[in-house]
Amino acid sequence: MSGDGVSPLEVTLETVRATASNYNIPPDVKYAYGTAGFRCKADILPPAAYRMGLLAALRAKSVKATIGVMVTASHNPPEDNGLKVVEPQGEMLLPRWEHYSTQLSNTDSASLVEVLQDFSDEAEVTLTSSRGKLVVGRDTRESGPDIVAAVTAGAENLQCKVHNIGVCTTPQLHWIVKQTNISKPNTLQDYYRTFADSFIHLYGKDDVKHSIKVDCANGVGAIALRTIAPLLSDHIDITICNDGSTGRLNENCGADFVKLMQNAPRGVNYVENEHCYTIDGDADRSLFFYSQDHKFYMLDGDKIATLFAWFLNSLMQEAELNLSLGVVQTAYANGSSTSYLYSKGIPVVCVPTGVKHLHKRAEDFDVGVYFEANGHGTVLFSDTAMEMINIRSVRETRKTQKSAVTRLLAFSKLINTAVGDAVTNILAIETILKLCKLSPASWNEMYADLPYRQLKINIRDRDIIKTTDAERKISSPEGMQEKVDALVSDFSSARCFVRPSGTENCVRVHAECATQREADTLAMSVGSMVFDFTEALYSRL
Ligand code: 16G
Ligand code: ZN
Repeated sequence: MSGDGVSPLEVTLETVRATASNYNIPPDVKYAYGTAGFRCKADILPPAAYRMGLLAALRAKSVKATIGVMVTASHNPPEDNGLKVVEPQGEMLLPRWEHYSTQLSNTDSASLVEVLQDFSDEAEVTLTSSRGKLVVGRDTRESGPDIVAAVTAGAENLQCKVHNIGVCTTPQLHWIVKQTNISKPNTLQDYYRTFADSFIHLYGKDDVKHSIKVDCANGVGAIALRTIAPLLSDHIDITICNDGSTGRLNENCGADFVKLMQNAPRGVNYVENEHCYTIDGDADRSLFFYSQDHKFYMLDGDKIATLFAWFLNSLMQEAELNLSLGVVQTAYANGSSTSYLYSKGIPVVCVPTGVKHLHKRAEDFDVGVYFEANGHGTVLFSDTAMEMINIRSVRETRKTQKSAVTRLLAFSKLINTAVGDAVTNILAIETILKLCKLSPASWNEMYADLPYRQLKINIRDRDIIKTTDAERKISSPEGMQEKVDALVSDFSSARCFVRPSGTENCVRVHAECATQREADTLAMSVGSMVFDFTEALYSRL
């Protein structure tokens, strides 16, 4: 109790009550913490951001560690914004806390204190505990500073220390949170130095300097690349395209645009066989593209996963390392990539869409490569793997084995293991291509993609559709999967699945067939079946 009889808890709660009145939820707004956190029009985000500041502080106190909040809406248009919470090792927020997030973000200002107290009881956290810290970062969106201010207000109301690192990429924020919790160098400068050094060490130096072009989606990736490029300039030239100086964020460029349109981004002048990359608005996704004989080729997350897995597998075999290596994909992975990996004896598992599912499953391998076809992904190395690689890199005396194990160690240091990172993945890809003397075409020819088509179907309520088997089968409404199966059976070697989007109010249909025409036809017929099926259900309600 303080001198006037008011307890520290009362003081804290009173502060929350007073601040919350500046962050009232607009009428008819419902927030939801989805696959990638919150995402909506930026002007309605501050009330949710304030509540997430409170929640992030609670989470930090409950794990007694540093956690992160990243303010970004990735590939969405510039007028949107979003935010997500990062766990101590750089992972995505735990499902139970996602649920708390949705609940707290929809709690009106008057009831906030009460709900907060309930959560703190449930999570066994003392609201006034001073343990735990928060690191906050944001991408280049204009609305970023206001959202950061709201998050900070919430966290500081609960006496949580906030470290605002300003503009950064999503993977930089994840990396900084992880490094802080393992007491390793943890500033943005450390990030650039660490990965630049790892790249230089493994990539080496040639008489001819290679050059690459990167479409930065007019986003924060341009800042990251502009900062790291001079550190690498003796080894590789990086040309930054779509740096935000003229174009709008994610407009006609960026990884999402390129994947969707299967076409080159605007604003990149490239010549035949030049190594080109496209990244998204917060730089956690990357794709490779090039042209040959005036034809455009895109190498997506599946191609990157197979390149990484093939490279690591070869090194592990050469080094005679007895460690498990596996690849984690989603239903969107091209069937050819899965067959290719199996043909190389590499196990593949399929999990539901969303980085958190892939990341978690990849931890089951000693060396777990995970990628979504859209370019999100990284490689995880277990403690056992790192221990074995480290010991062998010192003790190994045989030449071939020593060289392989040394490369493995160097590669592990070039990977952002906290989360998929467009910048470090580009450097890793360039390194593999150079060390293995692979041209874009020879990488691309590892396997031929099966043609596919993806459609977005707007139905009244996407939640009516539930899936199972890593989203490859519809479990409800009853009878719908049988209809998909019947349509698929009209084609030889075809595959099709339907899943509700986790980020938009729509249902996605994905069809893969032997020809593009068949894939288009199958996607259209499944799409219209889904629409008619759900409309018929509504009319019966
Ligand atoms: C989010 C996910 C991404 C996934 C996408 C699917 C993270 C960080 N991001 O952007 O991995 O591919 O959602 O969107 O997990 P959809 O559910 O609308 O198809
Ligand atoms: Zn992104």
